[in-house]
Amino acid sequence: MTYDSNNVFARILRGEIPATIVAQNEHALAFRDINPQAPVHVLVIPRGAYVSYDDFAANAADAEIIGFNRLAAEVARSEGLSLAHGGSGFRAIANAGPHGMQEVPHFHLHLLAGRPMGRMVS
Ligand code: DGP
Repeated sequence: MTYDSNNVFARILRGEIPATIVAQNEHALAFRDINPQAPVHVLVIPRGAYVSYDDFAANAADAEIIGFNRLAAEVARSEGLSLAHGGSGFRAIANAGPHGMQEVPHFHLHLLAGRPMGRMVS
C-alpha cells in the first residue's frame, strides 16, 4: 500500500490542521484522539511516512523506532499511567489494515487508559 501524504495525520504533522499535542520529539508526535474511547486516549505517530505498524517496524531506522517508543513511554509517564511510577496501566493498540479496522493510513499507536479496558474478545 502506498503512503497517502494527504492523510489526516500527515496534515497534523505539517501543521495544516490542529491537534492537542501531548508530547513530541525528533521522531514522533503524541496528541489526543479527537474521538476518545477512554478518559485518556492519546495517539503516538512517527514523523516518517509509514502506513502501518508492520511498515514502520520493518522499514524505519533504528533511531526512529527508539524515538517513537521513548515518546510513548514518556506519554505513559506524563499521563500518570506508568506502572513503574505508580500508575494503573494502559492499553496500547495498533490497528493495521482492513481487518484491523485501521481508518487513518499513517501508523499510530493508541494509548488508552483511565478505566479498566475489559478483556479483548475480537
Ligand atoms: P484507527 O481506527 O486505528 O485508524 O484510529 C484512528 C483514530 O484517529 C480514531 O480513534 C480517531 C482519530 N482521528 C481521526 N481523525 C482525527 C483528527 O483529525 N484529529 C485527531 N486528534 N484524531 C483523529
